[in-house]
Amino acid sequence: MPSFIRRPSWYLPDSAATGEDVFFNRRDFLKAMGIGGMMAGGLSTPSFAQETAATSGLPLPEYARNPKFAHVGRALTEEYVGTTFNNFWEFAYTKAVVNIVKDFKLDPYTLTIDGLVEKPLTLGLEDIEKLGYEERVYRFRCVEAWSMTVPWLGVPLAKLVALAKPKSTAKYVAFKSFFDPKQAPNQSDGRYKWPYHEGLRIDEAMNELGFVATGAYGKRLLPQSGTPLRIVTPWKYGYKGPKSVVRMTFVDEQPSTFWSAAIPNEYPFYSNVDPQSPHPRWSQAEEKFITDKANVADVEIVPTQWYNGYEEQVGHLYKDMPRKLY
Ligand SMILES: Nc1nc2c(c(=O)[nH]1)N[C@H]1C(S)=C(S)[C@@H](COP(=O)(O)O)O[C@H]1N2
Ligand SMILES: [Mo]
Repeated sequence: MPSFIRRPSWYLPDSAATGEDVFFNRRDFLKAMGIGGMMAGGLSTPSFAQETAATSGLPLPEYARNPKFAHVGRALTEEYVGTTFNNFWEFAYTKAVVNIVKDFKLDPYTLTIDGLVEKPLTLGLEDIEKLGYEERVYRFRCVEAWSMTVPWLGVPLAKLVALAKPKSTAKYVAFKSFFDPKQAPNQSDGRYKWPYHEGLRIDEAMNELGFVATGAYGKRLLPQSGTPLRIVTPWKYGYKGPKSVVRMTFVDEQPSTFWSAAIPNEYPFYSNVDPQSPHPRWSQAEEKFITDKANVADVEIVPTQWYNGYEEQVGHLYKDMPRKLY
């Protein structure tokens, strides 16, 4: 079967500029999704299939859903939505990434772990996955005020940190995404400080929620989802989870992050989901929860939850910090 992408009818047009810096109100949002009068005819869910050579056929390890992270009290987002409505700015400054990114691969792939560690490491995917592969269903909240529910596959980040053996002087971990302007056209345009980079405090990285995803929806990560490995921190806005990560460096000072470097007053280092701390240009009190955009009834406006619903797991990490840093 040839590899092709069928654009669902709600697909955002390229003209619908939507970066982290543009907020759409409910009417525009529904319009951008192609939801409105035209849906009245009752479109069925498009059957979405995408083939990828991004990880050279490495078989998926066996896994089970971790019962502790099996339910989040709301529906899963349909796979075709999670894999066609994406932010991957190395490839496109809009959500319409999937066609541009379809041949992207990091193969052979290695993750370098260095900095303040006992011994620097270079790991392949198999080395990481054998630390314990599992499925976790997490809420996902983008700072643009939309959300999804995603079944990730991967390894707890705490296990990778333990393997790295950080020295006691290490206070943060910095993540770097790939840099390859030949594959990623926007990395040549000088607009941002590529490669994409992020960071966490060590105790955040060791929290039980931190996750290293190499798959989602029962298969390896597709190119648009950050092949072959991304970081997932569900209590933070989505941009705190870098895609296609190739380096993890332990450091003693708070590292620079991609969005803080671009617009410091809008994207602070911590960026924990907080309904009461508005983005300077829009409210975070509510979010558009996306399940299946082919179905009007499934785009719901729901209240945003403190720490995206994960206060129990992570609240203690921030109890002595002023709220505006969240
Ligand atoms: N390397 C890289 N990682 C990234 C981004 C990006 O543009 N480049 N976008 C971030 C943002 S803003 C979000 S919301 C999520 C989007 O993940 P998704 O496309 O799988 O929903 O990836 C994050 N990680
Ligand atoms: Mo985002």
